[in-house]
Amino acid sequence: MSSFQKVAEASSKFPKPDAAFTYGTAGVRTLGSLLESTVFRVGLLAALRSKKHGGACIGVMITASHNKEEDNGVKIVEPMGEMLDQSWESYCTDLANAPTDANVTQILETIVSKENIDLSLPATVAYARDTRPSGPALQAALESGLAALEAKPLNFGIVTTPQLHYFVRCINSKNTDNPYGEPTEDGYYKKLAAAFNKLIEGRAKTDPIHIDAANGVGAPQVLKLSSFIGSDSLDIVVHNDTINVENKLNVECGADYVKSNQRSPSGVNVQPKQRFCSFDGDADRILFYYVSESTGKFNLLDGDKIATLAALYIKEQITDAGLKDLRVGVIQTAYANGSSTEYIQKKLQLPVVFTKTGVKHLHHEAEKWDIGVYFEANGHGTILFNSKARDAFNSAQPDTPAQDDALSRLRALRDLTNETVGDAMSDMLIVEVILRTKGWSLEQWNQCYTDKANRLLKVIVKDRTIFKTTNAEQTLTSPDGLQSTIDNLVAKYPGSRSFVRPSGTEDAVRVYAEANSTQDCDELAYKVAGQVFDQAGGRGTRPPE
Ligand code: G16
Repeated sequence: MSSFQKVAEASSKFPKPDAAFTYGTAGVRTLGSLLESTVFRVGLLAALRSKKHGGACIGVMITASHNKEEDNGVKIVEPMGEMLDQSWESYCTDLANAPTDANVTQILETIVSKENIDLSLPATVAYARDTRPSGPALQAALESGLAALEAKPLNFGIVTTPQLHYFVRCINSKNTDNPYGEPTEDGYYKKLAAAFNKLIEGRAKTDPIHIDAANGVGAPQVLKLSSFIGSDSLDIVVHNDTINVENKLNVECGADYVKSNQRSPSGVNVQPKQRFCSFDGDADRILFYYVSESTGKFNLLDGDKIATLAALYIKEQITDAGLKDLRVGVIQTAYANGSSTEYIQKKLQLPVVFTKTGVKHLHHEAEKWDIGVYFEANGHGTILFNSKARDAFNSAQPDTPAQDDALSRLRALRDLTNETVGDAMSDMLIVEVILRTKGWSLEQWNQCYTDKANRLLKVIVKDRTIFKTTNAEQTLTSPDGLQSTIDNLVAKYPGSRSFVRPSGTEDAVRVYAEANSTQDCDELAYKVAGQVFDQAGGRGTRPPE
């Protein structure tokens, strides 16, 4: 009899629907109503992953982040809080697509033998979900998967994605030389609040920070964080905080909406001099914005601006601390605004490395540096400090009181950073610290460099899997001929660039364009989008030109 008899029985309660699943940019994402079998099977895979890691705690997050409310998704978190090792993604895809219960157990047996997994080892899986209505049913499916392999379940309830990543790392690092913190919500808030309050000591309090929480889980969580920080230190005003009403999540609000539309979200009235930011649906992204007092123009400070601000601050601190030999690198994707890359390379004199879209790609590249700053333009990112950097912060002998202060700031900065993944709450506080230290308004921060005009569009096509890319996703190799059409269009606009890639989280193809003027940029973006629509089976309304 198969060692997975119990699994086969449990699996029969979660029949696979007539749909195809892929482990994409951030796990499997599609309509929540289609996902029960997949989430059940992810429970099985997470249990095996835990055994593979000798019983270490593995995380599972049920969320579709920035996607529409009826979507949901699931992703696996490694013991130190990183995204699932890419070599296991195909196991997840295979399991999710297995047509029968017998196929599910066969695939499990193949994984066990290929990965040499000792099934007698214990397994622990920590999990959480966002506020989506499909969440409870998916959580129940996950729990059935865990029970079928007798994995110990640790339910963290409704929390942000980065909080779950943080808890997993805390659990696994508890009895090590480098414990990450207390694996509880209060532990998370206490750690961030203490680091923040240390870093702003002696700095004048700023005006309130207004947060558009995308009607998602970030709303209640940031209020809890705020109570730990204290209103003497920071005033937080939360907007778009309706989490118990359907059809509100990410609707005309949140970081993805603001970035794509380059305008304020609904539900807020941004006044000149006010400081605003937007989270996305699971609070792993953040963007800042303000309205100019003189012109009334909306100004967006995206992930690139956050990356440059963080890199500037880190460079200053390590110089002040006398730690100039630490290697600092900045990681970006093709969506990074050309002006930001130029600023980092020429002004900050720091190296930039490009990866494919997806935090999982940026994170691995950032691990190669002593201090790796990674941000996607959409506001998703964090800072990583390796053991050399940590040791230097903890044990370098300062020659002067100024060096001592800089070292203590660097230690606090590390505590303020959620190194496991991009975290809107942690990133918001990092930005706040830097702005206060420099005495900058959002407008002054924005003046570091001027963004090239840019536009991000979505085109819906019959089958986005026909889109294949190379060159860090900046060049299409399929459909045939489309890349040369794009090249010809780009050639007409001086200083421009444009690329097209299939989304790994939504059923859409993304079109990005950048140019010297807004008019050129929009013309180029809509022309490219029109060609994608015409040449690759567009659905719905053709993008206007
Ligand atoms: C996820 C990923 C991000 C990625 C975004 C869009 O964000 O974590 O790294 O930039 O999807 O990816 P794509 O263009 O492939 O759809 P989130 O905030 O939705 O988890």
